[in-house]
Amino acid sequence: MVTGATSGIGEACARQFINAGYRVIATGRNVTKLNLLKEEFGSDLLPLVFDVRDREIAEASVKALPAEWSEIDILINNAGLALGLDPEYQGDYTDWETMIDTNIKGLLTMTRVVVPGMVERNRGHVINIGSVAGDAAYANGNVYCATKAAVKSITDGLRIDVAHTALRVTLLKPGLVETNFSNVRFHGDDRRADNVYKGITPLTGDDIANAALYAAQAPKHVQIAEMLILATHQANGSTIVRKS
Ligand code: NDP
Ligand code: 8X3
Repeated sequence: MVTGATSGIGEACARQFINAGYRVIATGRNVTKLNLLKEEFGSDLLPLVFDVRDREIAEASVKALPAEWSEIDILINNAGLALGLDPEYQGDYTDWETMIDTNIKGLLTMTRVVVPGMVERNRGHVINIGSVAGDAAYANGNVYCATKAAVKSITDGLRIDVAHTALRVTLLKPGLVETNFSNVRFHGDDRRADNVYKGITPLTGDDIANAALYAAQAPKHVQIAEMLILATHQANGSTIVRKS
């Protein structure tokens, strides 16, 4: 199951996992995009429409999965977003709430809904998409960085809490990945979004999907706990050397 499979890293994960022989439950809000993916992948993909912030519908959707899709082996908690890049003392309350509700509470909901079945079967893998932004705050990143720091703690906590089982828990922490991320962050200001990737070759969704697949396909006794994946010329969340 991949959350936020309608764009960027999530879509790349859905594609790569299907190409590697998995069947994928692709979740998201964009019905048109989910239908296109369904047309492309047929019986290898099950589209599931819900917003990860809607706990009741998320739970009901997973509970209502047809029997042949109900035993989820891998959960990729990817749905997430940044909104705004402003000093903390000038931030937008609604943007803050949306990031917290999606990146932290949505990820927790999906974990709470899917992981009990994994524990019962003693089989499963949770791959959370964190960020380099969770390692240290960068200028004006404040609340987004905090949500990704929370994802790191939540992932570490889950790894501890399932250590008595055969489940594996992985945190992927990408750096600059060119997706729809910055267009969303800047509320549709595409010119500003393009500038984020100027003068550097950014990562792609496929680069992160490769890492997810590597973690999933590692031998069962190998738990890839964490991967920090940066673009070359990026040293951390705030040090990026660009060619002019
Ligand atoms: P995209 O904007 O391309 O994709 C985000 C996906 O998340 C979309 O499918 C979006 O769906 C979905 N989503 C957002 N909110 C919700 C919601 N409430 N319910 C269900 N789905 C939702 O960005 P990325 O692919 O880059 O982002 C994916 C993840 O990677 C995020 O968690 C992001 O924080 C993280 N990340 C991104 C980095 C980057 O540089 N791009 C770097 C590090 C981490 P919809 O189209 O409906 O909004
Ligand atoms: C996305 C990467 O550096 O834009 O999490 O925050 S960054």
